[in-house]
Amino acid sequence: MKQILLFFICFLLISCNKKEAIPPNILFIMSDDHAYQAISAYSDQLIQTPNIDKIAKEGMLFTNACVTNSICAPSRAVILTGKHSHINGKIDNRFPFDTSQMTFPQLFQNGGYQTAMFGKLHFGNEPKGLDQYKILPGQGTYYNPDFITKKEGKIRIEGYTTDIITDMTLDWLKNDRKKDQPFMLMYLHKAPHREWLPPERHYKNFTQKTFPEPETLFDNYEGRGSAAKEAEMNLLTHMNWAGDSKIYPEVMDQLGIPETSNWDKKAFEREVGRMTPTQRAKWDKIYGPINEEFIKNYPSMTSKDKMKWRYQRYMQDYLGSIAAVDDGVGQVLDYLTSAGLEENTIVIYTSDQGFYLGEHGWFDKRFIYDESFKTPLLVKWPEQISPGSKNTNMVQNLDFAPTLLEAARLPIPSDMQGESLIPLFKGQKESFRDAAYYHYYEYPAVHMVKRHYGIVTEEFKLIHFYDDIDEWELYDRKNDPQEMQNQIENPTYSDIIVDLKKRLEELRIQYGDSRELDQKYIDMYKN
Ligand code: SGN
Ligand code: CA
Repeated sequence: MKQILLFFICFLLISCNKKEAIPPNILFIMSDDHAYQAISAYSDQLIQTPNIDKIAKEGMLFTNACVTNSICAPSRAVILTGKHSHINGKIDNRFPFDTSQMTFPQLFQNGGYQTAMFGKLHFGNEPKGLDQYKILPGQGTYYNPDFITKKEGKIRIEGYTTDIITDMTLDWLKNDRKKDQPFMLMYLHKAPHREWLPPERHYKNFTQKTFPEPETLFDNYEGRGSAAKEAEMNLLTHMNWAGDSKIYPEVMDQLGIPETSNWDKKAFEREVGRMTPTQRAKWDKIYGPINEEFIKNYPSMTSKDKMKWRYQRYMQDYLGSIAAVDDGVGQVLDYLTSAGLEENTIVIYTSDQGFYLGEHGWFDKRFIYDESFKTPLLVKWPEQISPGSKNTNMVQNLDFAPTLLEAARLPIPSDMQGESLIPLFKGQKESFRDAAYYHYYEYPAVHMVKRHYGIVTEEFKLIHFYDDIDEWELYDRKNDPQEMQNQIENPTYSDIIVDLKKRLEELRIQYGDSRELDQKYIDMYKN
């Protein structure tokens, strides 16, 4: 009897160890400019995203995830390298990424994983460490996209880009995945990036909806410094009429509406002009009547009416594009289940940064203010994360690479600057960062958001805007969550300001940022 028991215990130990020994698969899903306000797991005011929500329902919702530099290519460089922008050198969308740097897909490939990437990367035509990739050149387009591929050179595919990226991902999982190797798969949507073109199946539904306006839609920026006043991302004054609001260029001419930017009509042509005659006919069926209605109403519209109209038009297209992302996520999650891959696959859903959906009258991102500083993060890993859990720690995109490496039991390079989130998955929250460091650089450039760096704690946000200004801002996050009142001159906060300035300097030293680097990156814009 004893012998049988011993044999049984040994068998159990061996089988447990065997399970331990299989490294998890990784499915990293990222969309472009997807605001957390537009995911129903965070808020159901604007849209239902049942498939994305499923990741949080079966895993963890991070309610305070944030980025280190709220702009596309820099955020992606932070994710790939696990290092802040000032260290990895990709400070903006403009200057190239130094591809001699180590990125986490290379570490996965070297560590025995099968690796693939589909969709938008935004920089580097030959991402390293990938067994297969098909990526959009630069920003990509919404319809009939071109792809740069590892094995077939440049290709063009007819159809709707979000769906094509989903199909590529599914095709790889079904036909190219090696069953004897774990995988690290990056499924990267272009949507819902500007110019927000939905797929035909969502035109009708979304263009008929009316969405609740944010309280700060008519913000006049009086409580803030000059950076907010001088930024060019206001829905009324800086959004393109043709490119963004989808007013036909000939309708603009008929009504005498000047272009908002010198690429206003060009942006429309670049996107809508790319459609096949059949696609275009379906577009015109819905957007034609919207234009006709606009022609009738425009002469009597006040600026307030125009702002309200532009907000609705923006939300209709932006959210319609997200509906397609949610459809795709659903298909891929369903496949994981049907292929028996669900248990041992970590699924991450995030965006390259947050986005303004009319808050403060804005679209776009870039600022350290909450809507663009925070980013969605939902993670599912049945083996390690309890379903329906929530985390409130200030996790950053800087943490993704070390987290995934630790999950895969691969060594984390000592120069990566992020912290692994694995202890948070298990519900341990103590001794995690209590202050996040942020630094934005792309100025002067589109949207004219000035350079700034800052420290964010649970209670406060201290910001230094520099370059062609030298201004500090302080926000009381608990008492002023909409960040309407800069408290930097308020004596009540003077001790807090002294302490935060000291902590900010310590963070800069800890992460290796400095005045010399600030100057180096300013000088790069002078040549
Ligand atoms: C384009 C957009 C901007 C946007 C940048 C960066 N203008 O220039 O609105 O901020 O991309 O976006 S557009 O009219 O040409 O679309 S990012 O996501 O790549 O950082
Ligand atoms: Ca982006």
